[in-house]
Order: sequence, then C-alpha cells, then structure tokens
Amino acid sequence: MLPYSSYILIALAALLVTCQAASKCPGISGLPGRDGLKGLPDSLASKRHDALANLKHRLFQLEAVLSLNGKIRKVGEKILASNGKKADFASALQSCEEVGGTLAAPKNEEENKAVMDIVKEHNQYAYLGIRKGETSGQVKYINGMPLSYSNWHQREPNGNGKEKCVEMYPDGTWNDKKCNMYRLTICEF
Ligand code: MMA
Ligand code: CA
Repeated sequence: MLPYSSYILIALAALLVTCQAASKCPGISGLPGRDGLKGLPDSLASKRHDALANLKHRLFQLEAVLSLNGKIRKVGEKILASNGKKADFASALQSCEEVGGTLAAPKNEEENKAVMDIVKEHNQYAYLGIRKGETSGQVKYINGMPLSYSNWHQREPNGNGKEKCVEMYPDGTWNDKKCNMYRLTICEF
C-alpha cells in the first residue's frame, strides 16, 4: 500500500505526460502551457499565432504577384529567378550568391523543365550550377556533391578537360562548355 499522496503524484504525472504528448497542457498550476518549456502565456502564444498567419498570407500574396509578373518560378520547394543578364560562369554564380541564392542546378525532370522555361523565355543559353572538378574532372554541384540527375544532349559531355562548365540549351538538354562564355544567369533560392 502506497501513501495517499503518492497516488496524487502518480495521477498528476500521468496527466502531465498525456497533455504534453497532445501539446495541450493547461497554462495554469505551474505546468507549461501550449508553448511547452518556452512558457509563453496563452495570450501571447495566440498573438504570435495570428502574426505568423498574417506573415504567411502576405508571403502567399507576394509570391502570387511575382509569379504573375513572371519574376519568379516556383518548383517544389525551390524558387527560380533570372536577372536577365548574361555573364561568364564565375560572375553569374557571384550574382546569385550575393543575394543569398546559387546558380540553378536542376535535380529532377520537373526542375529541369522549370529552368528550361526560363531559358526559352529569354532565348539565351544559361549556365547551370554544375561544374567539373579541377583535377578529377568529376561533374559536381557548386557545393561539391556529385551529380544526382543529368540531362545531357546526345554525345555530351565531350569537353575532355577543356569544358569545365555546363550550359542548358532551349530544349532543356545540357552541354559541357567553357566557363568564359556569356550565358544567361538563372538563380535558385
Ligand atoms: C561546340 C561546343 C561544345 C559542344 C559542341 C557540340 C564545337 O564545339 O559548344 O561544347 O559539345 O559544339 O557540337
Ligand atoms: Ca561540350
């Protein structure tokens, strides 16, 4: 037989575990409220919830305007955008990185099609965020990861060490190419 107070403690512990699992602990009696251990009162938590909802709505509106004007293209979690400028590979990459993005590198057919649409719109070949390793010649993303998707044009890549960058043709296929050409800049964010 346990003392009476032990049963109360066990009951309280059970309640705590249950309500925390459901994220529905009351904000009273010293237990964490729905903000868990951050301990915000429910009134503040609800204000913060409203503010987040407003932000989301505003973002949704802004994305709609930018899409409508053809300024951005959304594909999965990615946002693609071009500054409409032609540049060599290093300058194109720099332009993207300066604004927190990187050169677009399609990782699947859907992304490839989205980049292709921008290439077609501008009627300009574009550099992709893909290049060959200095010594290995291995084809990699800017972050050094090996290629996981490709859409080479027939008989490409054929550069044999002389073509370290990759461009996209208006049909969406890829060609390894020298890095000092002037090609459309398309960034991903
Ligand atoms: C160019 C150059 C190459 C490409 C071939 C395809 C002649 O070289 O763009 O990168 O592979 O054309 O014919
Ligand atoms: Ca080539």
